[in-house]
Amino acid sequence: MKVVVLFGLLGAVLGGMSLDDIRSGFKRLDMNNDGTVRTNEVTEFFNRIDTNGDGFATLEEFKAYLPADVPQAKLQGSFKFYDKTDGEDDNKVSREVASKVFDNLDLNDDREIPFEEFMQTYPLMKAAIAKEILALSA
Ligand SMILES: [Ca+2]
Ligand SMILES: [Ca+2]
Ligand SMILES: [Ca+2]
Repeated sequence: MKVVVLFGLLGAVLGGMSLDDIRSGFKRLDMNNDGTVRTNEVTEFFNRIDTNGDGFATLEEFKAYLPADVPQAKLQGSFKFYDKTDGEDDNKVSREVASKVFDNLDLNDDREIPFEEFMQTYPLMKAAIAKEILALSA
């Protein structure tokens, strides 16, 4: 329910993503490729971005992680979403974001995210990110 509360409206406004987009998002997080995303995998994802290991992902680290051809607005908008998700809009994404993102994607709170669940929650999170990107593109 919490995801619906957080992202439901945006999801309704911005609509669907392609199944391929959802699949590639899932693959990025399901690091051991067993069809279920678990908390340690989302934490590992964060750690890959936090290259200096100080517990915060900065815009520079985020930028270095993403492909070089990602448009500036998309880069900054995505970063802004995660930056706010840690509770403080301070240009740093703290490690707690990993568990917040996981909670948002784990609709039934059983600490596991199979693809069927991801398919329902990921587009809503992406819609919230898209809103940040739009705000910067305007
Ligand atoms: Ca897995
Ligand atoms: Ca922050
Ligand atoms: Ca679940």
